[in-house]
Amino acid sequence: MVEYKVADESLAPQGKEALYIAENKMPVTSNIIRERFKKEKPLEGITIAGCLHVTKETGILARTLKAGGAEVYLCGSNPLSTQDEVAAALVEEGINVFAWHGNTTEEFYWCIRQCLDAKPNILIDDGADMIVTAHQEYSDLITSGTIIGCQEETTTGVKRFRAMEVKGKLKVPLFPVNDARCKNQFDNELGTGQGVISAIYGMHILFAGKNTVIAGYGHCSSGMALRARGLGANVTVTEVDPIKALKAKFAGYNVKPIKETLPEADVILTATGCKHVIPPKHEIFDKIKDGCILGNLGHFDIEIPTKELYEYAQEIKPIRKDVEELTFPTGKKVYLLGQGRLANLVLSEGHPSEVMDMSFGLQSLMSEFIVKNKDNFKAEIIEVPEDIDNRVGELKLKAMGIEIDELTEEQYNYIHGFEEGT
Ligand code: RBV
Repeated sequence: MVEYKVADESLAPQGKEALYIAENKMPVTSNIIRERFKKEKPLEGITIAGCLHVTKETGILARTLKAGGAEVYLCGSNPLSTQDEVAAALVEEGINVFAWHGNTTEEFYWCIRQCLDAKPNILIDDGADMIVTAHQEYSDLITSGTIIGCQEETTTGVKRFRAMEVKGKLKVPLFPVNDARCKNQFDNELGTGQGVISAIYGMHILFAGKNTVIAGYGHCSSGMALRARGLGANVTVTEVDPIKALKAKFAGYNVKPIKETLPEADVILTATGCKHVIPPKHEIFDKIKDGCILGNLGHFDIEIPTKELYEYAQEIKPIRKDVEELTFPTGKKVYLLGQGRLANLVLSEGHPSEVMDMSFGLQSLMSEFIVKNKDNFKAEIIEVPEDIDNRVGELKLKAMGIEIDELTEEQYNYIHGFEEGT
């Protein structure tokens, strides 16, 4: 029997429509891998719990894992990213879903616990909240060997697990799927990059001519800077890493400390993975330009100091869907997108299906890999095997009808040799 708690089961027909659209744009996950999974059933007898944004793309992943024989549980990885219609449609298809848009922190963790109560063998996390909860509250699942492997979808989650490993606290084999090339070079750069449009959706502004600050110049934020510039914005990048700062400078952006950007910035968008990118001090808030739009595209809502901004504001007024106008004691107003939660999911529909196809193609193949090799892992971070990363790339090219060259034997020997020189 399907277990679930969703917002409204009657939304299922709209969810089916959304899933239909995603199916056609995700040929690797929805067709090539799924058809093989249907025949070979590599996940038979395995329970998989995903703490992921419950979107149409995640729905495609859930369908493929189920086609492979898995019992699938889903909960949301952010309180504001669940697409309620998709959640309802998935329940109808026999996926166990505990997710609804706008759940409280308490409800968020309740949903995670419902998934862990199902005694999953594989956890697919996005941000590390489910796997950390498993360590804290469900250690029996780890010590008994019920959990055979874990997968992490995003940079922030991988960062948390690397910190756990350093402190000797990581007790499961952890596959940082985010770090595979087929994931971060597409989903992060192109998906989050295109997410700058959520700032346009927010207030329906013209980017051309706007002073736009992009905080960070990693995979996600460099993509955002590129897209903002493409829309005609005057882009300034802020960084703490000297090499990334140089890359941004030589890519033609202004580079400055965040505090210096505040008096001029029309739009500030963060994706650094770090907290308090704008320092949470009243004198710094007072430097922000009147009318500035503040948005975050990083995983957690701590990059823009949301809590402190709310406390400082004399008035908080919802003015459009997912946009609040905050009036400071000085009379200045700023516009906060999606309560500081990842605007690319909250104000938009998440990263487009075309790039999620590779991320979720990897997640599918990694689940199969974990089942096949479960006896060989230790509790540590284990990189995604290069051949799986390459295979997803090859499948994507194949699905797009693109052919590429193959190394001849002579070329193979040349690039793997040292003998030939001047
Ligand atoms: N992300 N998922 C979607 N459409 O389902 N969009 C973005 C979707 C993931 C993405 O892989 C990123 O690493 C993570 O969300 C940030 O939480």
